Amino acid sequence: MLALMLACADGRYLCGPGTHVDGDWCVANEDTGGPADTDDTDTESDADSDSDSDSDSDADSDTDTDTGEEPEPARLVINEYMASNDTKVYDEASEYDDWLEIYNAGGQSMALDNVSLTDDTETLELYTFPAGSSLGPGEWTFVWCDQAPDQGDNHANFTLQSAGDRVLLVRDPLGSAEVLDEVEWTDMAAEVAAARYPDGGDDWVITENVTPGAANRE
Ligand SMILES: [Ca+2]
Ligand SMILES: [Ca+2]
Ligand SMILES: [Ca+2]
Ligand SMILES: [Ca+2]
Repeated sequence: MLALMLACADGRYLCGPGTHVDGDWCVANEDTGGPADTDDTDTESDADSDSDSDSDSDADSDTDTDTGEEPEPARLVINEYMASNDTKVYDEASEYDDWLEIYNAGGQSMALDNVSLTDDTETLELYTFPAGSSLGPGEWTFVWCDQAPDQGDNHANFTLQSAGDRVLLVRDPLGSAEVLDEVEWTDMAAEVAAARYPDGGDDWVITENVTPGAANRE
């Protein structure tokens, strides 16, 4: 099977224990502060970078970094999704379910505490990420869209309709409700993912090389 060749290359999947991709176990990301970590407390202080104690005057701002440039802020996007999956990826319950992936295309980490996913504009907080989770720059995470939140923290209470659906990624869903990203589709084929390629970019591909929690492929 072609599928068996795909997952064993270099994937470091940020996913729940027991998750399989094309027949291989996914590998939990243990050392880069992925969304499973619960102690990222620095997300609010990233903006002010003056906490280091060099004695430069305030006049030359930001000259104490290597490049003199502030990293660009976090930018979360819906990066990949599968709306019809009967053979590609299965979860801890051995179920082939819909899923979607989030990617931080920006330069700074972002707390996911108050970030939600939904397919219902009337209920923006349908799925909220686990308390204390965050996503670093260049990192991925993904959520099963299987209407089975009892199966774990990364299981959302909605599914993706291949005939047509719309998903919003929202910050502060019960407050300012800032839409960070939005995807909408109709007539999505089965056993393929829609994926931004390259990651975080504006262009989408339809691909058999599904990569939940890892770099997108054509
Ligand atoms: Ca579906
Ligand atoms: Ca499931
Ligand atoms: Ca739906
Ligand atoms: Ca991916």
